[in-house]
Amino acid sequence: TLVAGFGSAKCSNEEAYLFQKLIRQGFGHNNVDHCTRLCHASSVAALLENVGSGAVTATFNEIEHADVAIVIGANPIENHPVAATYFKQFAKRGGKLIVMDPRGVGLKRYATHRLQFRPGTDVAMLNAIMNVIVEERLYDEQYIAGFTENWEAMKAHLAEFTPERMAPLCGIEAAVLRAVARDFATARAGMIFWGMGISQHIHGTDNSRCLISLALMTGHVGRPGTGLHPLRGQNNVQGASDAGLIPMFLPDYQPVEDDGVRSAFTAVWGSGDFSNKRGLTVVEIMDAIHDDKIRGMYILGENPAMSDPDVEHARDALARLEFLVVQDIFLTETANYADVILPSSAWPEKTGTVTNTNRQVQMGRPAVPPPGEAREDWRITTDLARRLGLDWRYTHPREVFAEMKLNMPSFDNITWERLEKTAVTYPSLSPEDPGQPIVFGDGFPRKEGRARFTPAKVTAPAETPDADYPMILLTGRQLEHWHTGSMTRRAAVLDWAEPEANATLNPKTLRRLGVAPGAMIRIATRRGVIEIMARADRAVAEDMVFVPFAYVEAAANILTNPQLDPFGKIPEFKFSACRVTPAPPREVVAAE
Ligand SMILES: Nc1nc2c(c(=O)[nH]1)N[C@H]1C(S)=C(S)[C@@H](COP(=O)(O)OP(=O)(O)OC[C@H]3O[C@@H](n4cnc5c(=O)[nH]c(N)nc54)[C@H](O)[C@@H]3O)O[C@H]1N2
Ligand SMILES: Nc1nc2c(c(=O)[nH]1)N[C@H]1C(S)=C(S)[C@@H](COP(=O)(O)OP(=O)(O)OC[C@H]3O[C@@H](n4cnc5c(=O)[nH]c(N)nc54)[C@H](O)[C@@H]3O)O[C@H]1N2
Ligand SMILES: [Mo]
Repeated sequence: TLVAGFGSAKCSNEEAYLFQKLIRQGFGHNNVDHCTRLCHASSVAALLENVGSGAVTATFNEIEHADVAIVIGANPIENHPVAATYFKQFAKRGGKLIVMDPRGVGLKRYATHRLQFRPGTDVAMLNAIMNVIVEERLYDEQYIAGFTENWEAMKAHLAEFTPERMAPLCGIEAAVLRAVARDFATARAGMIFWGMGISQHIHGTDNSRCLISLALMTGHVGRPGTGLHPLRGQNNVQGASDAGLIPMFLPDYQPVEDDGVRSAFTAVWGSGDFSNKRGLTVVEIMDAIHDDKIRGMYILGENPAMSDPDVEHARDALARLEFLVVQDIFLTETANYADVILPSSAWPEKTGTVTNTNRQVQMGRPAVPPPGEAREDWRITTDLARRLGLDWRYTHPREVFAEMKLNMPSFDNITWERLEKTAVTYPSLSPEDPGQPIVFGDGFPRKEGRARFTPAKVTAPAETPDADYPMILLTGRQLEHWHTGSMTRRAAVLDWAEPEANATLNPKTLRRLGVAPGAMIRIATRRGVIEIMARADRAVAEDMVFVPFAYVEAAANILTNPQLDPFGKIPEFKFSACRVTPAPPREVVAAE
């Protein structure tokens, strides 16, 4: 195989479906992936393994019916403002909110328990909490007996993770771990929300396994006000994943290795078989380019020249390609490497459906015409398929949606005509059912309907601080910018509000470095160096620096570690060893 494709979580369900179909039908293999690999891939791996489905078990609105909720490794006030409104309301009416994050995130102000623990120690902390639940017999015996498997092994595994032993590792006192365990386990209804702080580690799948086990042992799944909710990121990352933009799965997470699954699709496509082997993932594709195993790429609505870990390595790969097609709404850093750039239309300029974090399918319609020669993504992909000799004749996204339904049971009872009138949540049990906000009340889509406890061991981050690189680099987001800045740095108001690349450090750290807030620092890791303006923020611990990845002039991903979680294949964006020094003074340019 010589070709690979990155699809987009910013495009519609129909466009995602067509993109994976193009790679599979047109090139005969499964080298198609998208930003979910950098996002919730590890959460999805753990959810599929242990509850049999990768989507949320309850909508975030269900917090209205909860009395306790954990928000871990997420900064919803900046990154999920709509969900954050529900979380704040919940706290205001007396709900117990437990916020766990190595940084003092904004939601902390609303929390009953604030656990500002050591980064990378989630498994230690969560196992200690579960240890208390076992020791104090706070678990839900009836639920465990009725709906789960592997409990005895889990119980035995947890025995050594006492709060006293884990406290020095995670930096949270044993008494606090006990109090959190009691509050969560004894609540009538509890929910767990999580974000990138859980998923973007080499032990991201283990982190998620712990959260799933915690919900299962307390019976906080499948009832009103209970559930597991990995907060999704891109507007359509749920839909793009469901539509099969994944190298191991066809639409609805049906494995590519399964002959019956492949033939169900090729029957609809009217074509021959394609590879029964899993394709390469995002970071693996970049490596394969360096090894000359991939020579051409089609990149739709992604900006890997900014968003991939160890981005100089990724940029070298893009430069090495014999042929690169980039289809985007802007001229991105990735487009700089392209042989062909296909200008496409943005969300308000096109027709299509999307599926949000709540599994809610919604239709979008054009509000404005696309500029210049820009065209809808599905039209461009369809034209490319025809030039490849495929017999594609779509004239409207509704035809694509109808085709998707043939092999996607998640869309049962959901039709284009319904969506034209109203949004529908899947699963929808009848043509009238608006959809189920909570799933798995009567069992799980696994063998014998049981969910599984998978014990997780403590694994250190791939790179730990040492004498050369003594500090910890965390990367993530800030309110004003979206990811790689390709859109928001072109938005006049947002760029005005946050125009300059910035890193946050504890004020004590800045004093120790002799750097005044607003001055420039230099951050180095084993991958590279950036210079960036420093801000003081007590939310960050003294041995940490936080860098958002939106700024091309100080790209955080020049620094990040590409080591992968073995199950989810997600890189460790959330932990690198780094060295921070004052930036050497710039040459004074004689402007006069
Ligand atoms: N404004 C804005 N909103 C966005 C986006 C954007 O770019 N800008 N992107 C969207 C997308 S695609 C996504 S995926 C979401 C992401 O939304 P979030 O998950 O909220 O994203 P992050 O800011 O990357 O990281 C969340 C938190 O993880 C914490 N963290 C770091 N290390 C650890 C650790 O070891 N353990 C734990 N438990 N936590 C840790 C960080 O301190 C940080 O507060 O946001 C979406 N919303
Ligand atoms: N260091 C670090 N790196 C990270 C992360 C982190 O926390 N830290 N988080 C990771 C995560 S969770 C994610 S999701 C990724 C995101 O990584 P990317 O998806 O690469 O980042 P975006 O900037 O959102 O890129 C989306 C692109 O789609 C284009 N676009 C928007 N709408 C349309 C459309 O309708 N059609 C087309 N064709 N294009 C469109 C935009 O112009 C933009 O260039 O980054 C990952 N990288
Ligand atoms: Mo994401």
